Amino acid sequence: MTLRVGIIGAGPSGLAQLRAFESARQKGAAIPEILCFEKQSDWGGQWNNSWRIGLDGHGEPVHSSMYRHLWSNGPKECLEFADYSFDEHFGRPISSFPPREVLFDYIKGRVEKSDVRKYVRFNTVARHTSYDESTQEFTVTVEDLKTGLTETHVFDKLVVSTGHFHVPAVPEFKGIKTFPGEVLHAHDFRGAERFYGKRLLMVGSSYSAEDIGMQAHKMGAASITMSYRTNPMGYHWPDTTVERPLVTHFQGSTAYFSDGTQDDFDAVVLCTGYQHKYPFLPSELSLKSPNVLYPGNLYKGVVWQQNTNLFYLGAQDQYYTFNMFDAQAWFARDVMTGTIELPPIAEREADIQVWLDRQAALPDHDAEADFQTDYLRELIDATDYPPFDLDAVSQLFKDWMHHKHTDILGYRDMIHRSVITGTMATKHHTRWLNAMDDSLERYLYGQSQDLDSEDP
Ligand code: FAD
Ligand code: NA7
Repeated sequence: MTLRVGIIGAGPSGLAQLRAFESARQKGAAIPEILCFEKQSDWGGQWNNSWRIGLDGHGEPVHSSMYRHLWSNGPKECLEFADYSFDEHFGRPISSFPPREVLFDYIKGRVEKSDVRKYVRFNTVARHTSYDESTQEFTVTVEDLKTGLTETHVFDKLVVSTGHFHVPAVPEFKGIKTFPGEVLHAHDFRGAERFYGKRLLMVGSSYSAEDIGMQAHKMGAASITMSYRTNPMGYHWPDTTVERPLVTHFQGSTAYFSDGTQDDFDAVVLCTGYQHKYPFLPSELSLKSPNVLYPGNLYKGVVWQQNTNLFYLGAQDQYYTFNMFDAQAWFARDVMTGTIELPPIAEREADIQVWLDRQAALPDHDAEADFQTDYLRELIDATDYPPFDLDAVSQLFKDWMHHKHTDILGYRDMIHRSVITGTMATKHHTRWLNAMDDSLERYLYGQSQDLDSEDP
């Protein structure tokens, strides 16, 4: 009987899985029966963002945490697909840090070319899963959100690619309930225009705090205070921005910090990260992890230890994104089809432990980039995913982090060279700080918004 593969989620990870099978098919391999469930009406995951907050039109939790004016926060050269370059998609060099819509277009370009849309059931949410040990089959209950009808589907292999940046982690602070201004989590942030002239408190010290804070600066916030729990980010912030240790409590509109200082604020944005949540899985199949580069219990970061018919894609904290999901999907595909033979559980456990030990000893961000690079190397070496110069990509990550430390408002104006095509990116027509239109059309065909531009 043909192998039946179920994929839950058609974001970049789920699409990587579809593409991995399609690539095998093009090389003449027989591929399984594939069915992918996507709760949204289109694919792209986080990149298919929405203006809505809370619940979507079907009453489901809104998935994407992305927002207006979101520009890539890392160089595109670090995420480029090895089998579909930016040059191939856009037909000309573009800048290194494009806005969301441009990257969304790129992701879609590859899968549209591959004709894999036929495998995806849109507007269909996975509700429940069970596994029968005796038949080694998964039974997945899904709901068609348009008709409200539920159906069950049986699979031999199940791929979980639902992402882990959509269920917010929301801490409680004493007195926050009576804070008179706006309080929101980064997941519900849709654009910084409303913070014009406002005094903003951001809680958290990672990507979201940094980016939403600098969006607010760009849109004219009066001041931005970043409150950290463990370490400050330590960038050379603009004059409007300071870092403080953790908020201890609120009284009215005043926030009190653990160093004894206090300040008044108009709004609070909790940039306190996300939870791994898989409500459609039973607890014994559900990954429980903080946001780390190597979650435990997944062999090669992909195969569930106690049930090797279950696969997770994209469950890691991410330096690499699209190309890592590819490497994982190619690996998962080859395990599913038996091309890669898994070692016994004890050997897999030992392998996981080596990675966990190494993760625990990572001294800094440069070492983290090298760690994830080595992880990708292992996956790519095991499959026929097109190899590329991973050391060069790791160096790009380090250059990028260095640029951020030198110029947090200007790092997106830097350009990098593709390791896939050798093409040097072009400088964008508008500096990030001046770019007030993040549309694909403006990006590709518009004029500069820099006041000192020579554009007519
Ligand atoms: P997702 O993109 O989250 O896709 C998961 C999909 O699963 C969604 O389409 C969702 O609708 C679907 N789904 C979920 N539950 C169900 C269910 N029960 N049934 C059916 N379908 C379901 N990465 C970068 O490379 N560059 C960036 O600049 C960048 N910026 C980011 C900014 C923000 C605010 C966030 C949150 C993330 C950012 N990322 C960035 C990382 C981003 O998560 C990855 O690029 C990528 O989107 C992860 O892909 P994924 O497919 O694993 O998950
Ligand atoms: P991250 O990268 O998981 O970071 C979460 C941040 O929130 C981190 O600085 C945490 O501090 C902080 N945090 C978590 N819980 C608390 C509490 N209770 N109090 C104070 N601070 C807390 O999430 P992001 O949203 O920044 O980024 C996720 C993705 O979105 C990423 O891939 C980006 O590309 C966009 P810690 O350092 O652990 O003390």
